[in-house]
Amino acid sequence: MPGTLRFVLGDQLSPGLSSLRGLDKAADTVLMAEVWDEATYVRHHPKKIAFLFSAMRHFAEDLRRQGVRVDYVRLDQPGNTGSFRGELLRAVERHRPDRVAVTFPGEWRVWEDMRGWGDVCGLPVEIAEDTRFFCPPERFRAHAQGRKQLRMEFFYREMRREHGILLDPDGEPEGGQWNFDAENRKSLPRGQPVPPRFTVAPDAMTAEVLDLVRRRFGNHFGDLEPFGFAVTAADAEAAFEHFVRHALPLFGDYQDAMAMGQDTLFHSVIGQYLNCGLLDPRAVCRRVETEYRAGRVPLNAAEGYIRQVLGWREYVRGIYWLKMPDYARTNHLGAHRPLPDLYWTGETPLRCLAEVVGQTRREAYAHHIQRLMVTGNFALLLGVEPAQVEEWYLAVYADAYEWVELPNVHGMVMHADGGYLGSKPYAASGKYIDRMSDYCGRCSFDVARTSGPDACPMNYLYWNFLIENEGKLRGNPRMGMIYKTLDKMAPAKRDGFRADSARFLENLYGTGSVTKPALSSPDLFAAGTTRHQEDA
Ligand code: DLZ
Repeated sequence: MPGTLRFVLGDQLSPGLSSLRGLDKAADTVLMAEVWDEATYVRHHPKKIAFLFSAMRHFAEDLRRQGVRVDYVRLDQPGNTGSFRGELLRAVERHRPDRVAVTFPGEWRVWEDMRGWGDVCGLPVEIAEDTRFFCPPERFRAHAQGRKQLRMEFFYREMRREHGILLDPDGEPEGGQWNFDAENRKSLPRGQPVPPRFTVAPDAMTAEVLDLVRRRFGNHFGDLEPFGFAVTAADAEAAFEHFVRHALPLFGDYQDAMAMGQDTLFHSVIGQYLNCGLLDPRAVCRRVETEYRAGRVPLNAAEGYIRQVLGWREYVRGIYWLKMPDYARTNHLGAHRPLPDLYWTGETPLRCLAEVVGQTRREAYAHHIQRLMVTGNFALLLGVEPAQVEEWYLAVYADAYEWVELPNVHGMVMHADGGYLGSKPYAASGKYIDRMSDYCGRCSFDVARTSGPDACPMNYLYWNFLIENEGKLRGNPRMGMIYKTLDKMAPAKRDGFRADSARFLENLYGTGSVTKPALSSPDLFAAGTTRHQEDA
C-alpha cells in the first residue's frame, strides 16, 4: 500500500514535528539520512557531527520502538549519495510512496533545494511549517511591517504579552518592568563556587558514532573526546533540570561573566538540544517561570533567561526568514580582512582569545559573552569579512545552524546589516573584557595601557575601529558620546592608535594587508565612504 514518505532532517528530532503528524504506521515510512554534504558544507566541529548523528540514530530507534517504520541511511552505507536530494530520490525508488512530507528546514540553502524536490521525484512534496517556534514567520513579518529598523526589546514585549509569560494578573510585566538586564552584569567574585558540569557517558550507539566521526572527520577543527553531550530527549531534559537546580538562580547575576578554566559557569548549555529539537522552547520557558513563581529563582534570572529563548532566539529567526537571502550579502562597514589563523590554532598572546578559542576547540561551546565580546569583538575591530566570521561560528559551535548563527554574527557581532538587528556595533576595548573576566591578569599585554607595544591590542584597535568607520558610525545617536571623546583627543594620540593598529595588523597578516581593498564588499560602492576607504 503506497503511503507517505516522511523525511526528517537532523535538526528536526521532535516527536511532535509537523511532518510526522497523521503518520500511518501501516503505510508510511520515515526517512532519515546521514549525508556527507551536510557534514561538510562547512567543516563542522567533530563533536557537533557526532552529537547530531548519535541524536539522529537514537531518535530513529525511539520511533522504531513505537512501531514506526524508519529507513535510516548511515553515512558509510554503500550507495549513500551524500545529499538530501539524492537520498530522497533513492528512498522514493525503494518505497514508491504517493507523496512526501517534510518540515520547513532551518537554512535558506536547504529551503532552496527543497523547493525543487517535487519536480525531481515527480511526487507532491508537502512542506509543513515548523511549529516548534513561538513566532511563525508571517507573525514576524507583521511585526516588522513598516519598521526601518527592528529592536529585540519591542518584539520581546509583544511575545511576552501574546504568550502570557511572566505577566502579573493585570497583564503587565512581572516586577513592573520588562527587562532586568541592569542587574545582570556582575563579574564573578574570587572564590565563587560554580555548579558542577552535567555530562552523559557515551552509550554503545554513541561509541559507534564516535568511531565513525574519528575516522571520517578527524581532520576538522575540534576535539571529539571527551564526549559528554546528551543525545536523547530524556537526557537533554536531565541536562536542563540540572541547570534549573544548580545554575539558574545565579544565571542572571553572572550571565556576562567570564573566568579562566570555567567553560560553562551559570549557563544552561542547552542550545544544541533546543536547536535540533530534543528540547521544546515552550516547555523550557514554562519551567523557568514556574521556578520563579515558586520563589526558587529571582526575577532577574528568570526574565534574563526567558528573554534569550522567547526574545532573542525568536527574533533572530524572524529576521533570518524575513531578510534572506539578501541579508547575508550586506557588508555595511566594508570589512574585508581575512579571518586570522589564530581562530583555528588558538595560538595568540592575547589571553582572552587563546582561552575562548581553546575552549571552543575542546567543547564546541562558548557562552554568549565569550562569542560576542571576545572572538566577535576582535573580528569586528580587525574588520574581518563578515562571511568568513560567519563560517567560523557556523562550523565550530554545536548549537549553530544558519538561521540562528547568521543574524547573530552578521547583525549583532559584525554590524554588517547597518543596524537593522541591533542599534549599534558591540565594539569594546580591553577594559570591558577586564571588567567581566580574569583573563587580562594572565595576559602578556597590559590592559591598562592604551598605546605602545605592551598595550592590550583591543584598546588601540577599538579606537582605530572608530576612526576607520567614522563615516558610517558618527551619525548613530548611540555612538555620539564616544565620537565626542574622540573629537577631544589630541591628534598625536589618535595617530598613535592608528600607528599601533597598523603595526599590529602587519604582524598579524603580513605587510600589505592593511590597505587591501574590499573587493568582495557590495557596500564598497554605496553612498558614504568610511574613513578606512579614504585612508586606503
Ligand atoms: C548539521 C548536520 C549534519 C552535520 N549532518 C546532517 C546529516 O547528516 N543529516 C541531516 O539530516 N542533517 C544533518 N545536519 C543538520 C542539517 O544541516 C540541517 O537539518 C539543515 O541545515 C537544515 O537546517
